[in-house]
Amino acid sequence: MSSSTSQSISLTRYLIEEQRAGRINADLRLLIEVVARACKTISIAVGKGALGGVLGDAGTGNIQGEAQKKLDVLSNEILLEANAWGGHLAGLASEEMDNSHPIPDVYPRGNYLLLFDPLDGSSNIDVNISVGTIFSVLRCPDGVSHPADEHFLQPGTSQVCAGYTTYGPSTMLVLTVGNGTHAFTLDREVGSFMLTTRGMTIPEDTKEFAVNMSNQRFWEPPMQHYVSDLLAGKEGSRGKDFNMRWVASMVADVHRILTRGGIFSYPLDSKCAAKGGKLRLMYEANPMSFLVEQAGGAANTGRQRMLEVQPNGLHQRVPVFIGSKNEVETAVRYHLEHD
Ligand code: AHM
Ligand code: MG
Repeated sequence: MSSSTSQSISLTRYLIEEQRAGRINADLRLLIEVVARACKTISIAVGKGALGGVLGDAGTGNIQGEAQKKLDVLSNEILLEANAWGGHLAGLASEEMDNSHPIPDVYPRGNYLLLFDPLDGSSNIDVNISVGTIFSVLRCPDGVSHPADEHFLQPGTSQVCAGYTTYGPSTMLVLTVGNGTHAFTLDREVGSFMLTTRGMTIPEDTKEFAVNMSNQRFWEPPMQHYVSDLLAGKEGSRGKDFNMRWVASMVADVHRILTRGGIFSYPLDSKCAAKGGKLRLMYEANPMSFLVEQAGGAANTGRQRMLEVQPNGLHQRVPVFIGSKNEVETAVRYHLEHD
């Protein structure tokens, strides 16, 4: 636990204090509470594993042509059901659904748009390695009561809240409403998320990188050059040895970086170039970039600050460089010098 830990502050109390300070309103507080409650339900399903009959393929595919796991589908349903009736949302969009989903007419509508990747790191579900839920909150444009896909296409700088839950040895919720990035740990006995780190801070420098090295031969020249300099260690131009970690769950890799620094990268490669990258801007890159920037880190596509990318599609993909500020800037320099 960090020195700033306070064991007695629950997520509910934290949110009420943010509301009293005028940083969030009652609707956003309710929205975050509802998402957190849904994540507790997902956490229980993930924790049951084979005993809950939730492992394995669902036998369906999503809009991106990816095979869905049972837990992908279940987590999506849990988040949809939890958020439909509260009156805080105008619409939802999910990595697992073709189009955005307006709030049904039988329920009152609010002013927020919620986007989520219900279960990130799907390839790790069946092997008992950490997975997570990532979410992002935008304002519904003024005068729009029935939002369509186009109303979600706002740059990351417009996010009012972002967070993820990691289902690992402990379940943690990491959250920002634009006033720092804070970590809450689920107290399983009490059933509440408790504030365990206030103001996560990413060291500006690092000696650790995260990338899927099996894609090396498909990368662009600046990425090849950057990573070969990392691997050259003390003897190379960087003058220090780097360690490597790759969980293949973005939530787990970014959580490690928020905790102790590092750089996470899923760059453009010739396999995913036609799609623009592997990771999704709206459900993965933008919320993680908001969280990382709020913790003093940086996030970039290699050529542009992530949060300033103007989205052109709900399921748009982007190259990602995210983490310790100076290291992200170094990786970007390799790209800009090459172009
Ligand atoms: P998913 O949302 O379908 O699970 O895919 C995203 C995941 C990220 O969590 C992770 O960083 C990446 O895909 C891993 O990709 P790879 O299997 O190519 O290493
Ligand atoms: Mg994902």
